[in-house]
Amino acid sequence: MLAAACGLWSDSPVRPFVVMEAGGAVPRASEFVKNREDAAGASFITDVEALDTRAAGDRPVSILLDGTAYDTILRVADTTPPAGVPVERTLFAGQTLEASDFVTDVYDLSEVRIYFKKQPDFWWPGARDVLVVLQDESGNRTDITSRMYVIGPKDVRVEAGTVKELTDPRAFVDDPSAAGADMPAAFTRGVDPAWLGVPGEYGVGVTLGGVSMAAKLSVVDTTPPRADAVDRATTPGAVLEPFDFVTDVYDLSEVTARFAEPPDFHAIGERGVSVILVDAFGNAAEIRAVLAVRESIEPPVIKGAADLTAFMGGKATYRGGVSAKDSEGAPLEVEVDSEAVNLREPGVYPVIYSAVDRHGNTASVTVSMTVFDVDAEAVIEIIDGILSYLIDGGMDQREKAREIFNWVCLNVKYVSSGEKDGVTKAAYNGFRNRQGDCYTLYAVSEMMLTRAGIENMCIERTGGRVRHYWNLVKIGGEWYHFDTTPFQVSFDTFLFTEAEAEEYTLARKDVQNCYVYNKALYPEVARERPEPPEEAGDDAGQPEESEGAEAGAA
Ligand SMILES: [Ca+2]
Ligand SMILES: [Ca+2]
Repeated sequence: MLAAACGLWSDSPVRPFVVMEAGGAVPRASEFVKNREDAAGASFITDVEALDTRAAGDRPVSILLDGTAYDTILRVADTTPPAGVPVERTLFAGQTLEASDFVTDVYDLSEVRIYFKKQPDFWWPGARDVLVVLQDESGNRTDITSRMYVIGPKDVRVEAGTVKELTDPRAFVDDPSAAGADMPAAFTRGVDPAWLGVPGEYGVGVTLGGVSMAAKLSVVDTTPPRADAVDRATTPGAVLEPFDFVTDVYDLSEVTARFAEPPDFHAIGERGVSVILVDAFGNAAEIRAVLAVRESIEPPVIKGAADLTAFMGGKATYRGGVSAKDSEGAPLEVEVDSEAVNLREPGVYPVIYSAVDRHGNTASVTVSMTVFDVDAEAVIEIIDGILSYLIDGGMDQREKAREIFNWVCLNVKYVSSGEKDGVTKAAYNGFRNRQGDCYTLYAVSEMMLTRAGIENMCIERTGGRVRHYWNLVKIGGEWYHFDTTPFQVSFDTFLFTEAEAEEYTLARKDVQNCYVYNKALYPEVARERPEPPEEAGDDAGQPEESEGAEAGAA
């Protein structure tokens, strides 16, 4: 039966079917005839023009060949896959689109089914390819690769302490195609600047184009702690903690400390100690310090270190009165580090005194060295300040001179040595230090007298064992001696006479040439005290602790 059927078909001069592509040209009737030589006379009985040849399927057709009608089949096949053009789409996270939204100009003769090859993730912000399949009714498929831009919240991560503020809401929006650039953006929960310094996670709310999004701000700490090493000394068996070897520990999170290896706190000697600092996020730093184990850790004591002064271009002395002892009272050598001092440049510089004992314990004291750039204006400013309360316009020259004399005696203490390098400097020193030698006292007096409008001059001892300076002052047309250096005298050294000077010089055999001077260089000094005579009483203000026995020593 089957064979017969086959035989029947094989006996037919007409093909059982002819295939055409849907939408294509309909084959000629001759194409249905098996034998080419016989084909020329074939024609369609069926009105093929009326057939639907756009959709796939078998269409019965009849062929007329040599006067005989044959039934056969026009098989409309669709082997052409659909065509389509990808469309890129932007959407907000959580919104969804159909596969057909990602393709346009879809063409096929048959119905086309459009579906995702793989369901896209509409939740995760970012740009990604979207694979869309176009499938026609015959199962022909075309893969279309499109692209999707999902706008969504963007989590922001900052290193703690590195950002001062985050004020742009767009910083928290992942907008891969920048489609939201023209949309209004705002915070619904903005960034508190305080968060930026404290490691942690913070919720941030933003809106873009009216769409609300919840983002996360992560303030992280990837920075290891910072600290300075502290070298420590201890006695045998006295154990120190890891934190004892560090100072100024800085981190934004909590820091723990441990020894890399437990130090030996027993054996006398010095050794390195390694402290590991770890912050709350596991960032670690190693700090190396030195541990000294000593019999005694009492530091030496440095005494007498005080702030220093010098004049620009002058000399500086550092060691006067500075001493050091160890904890048992034995004297130690004092090291002076004055390297920072520049005597050619006015300023304030550190000077470090240090001492080390036999155990290696050290002590140091830092004082300041002030280098003055002194000029006359500076001194005059000081003098004017003093004169403003010392004298008034109602006083005569003698009264003014008296006030100045008293002020110097009371306020500038006599000491036996001092610089003699210029009146201005000496006076400045006198005002500033409130002490000085005879030259200082003379200089302070001279500048005050001059500023008060009282004529005066410097007078200097000749031929003495030590030098001495004092003032000559002109009052009421006469010159008088004026000496603020405290001699142990029984007479007032304010406006004293040449007679008194001579008499006193004779009396003070211990002070060679006390008031002897080169008379050729000076005006004649009065031999009588000025009128009106000094009032009785001792208001000259001579300091009681006068060191007059050695007065005039330079
Ligand atoms: Ca097709
Ligand atoms: Ca840290």
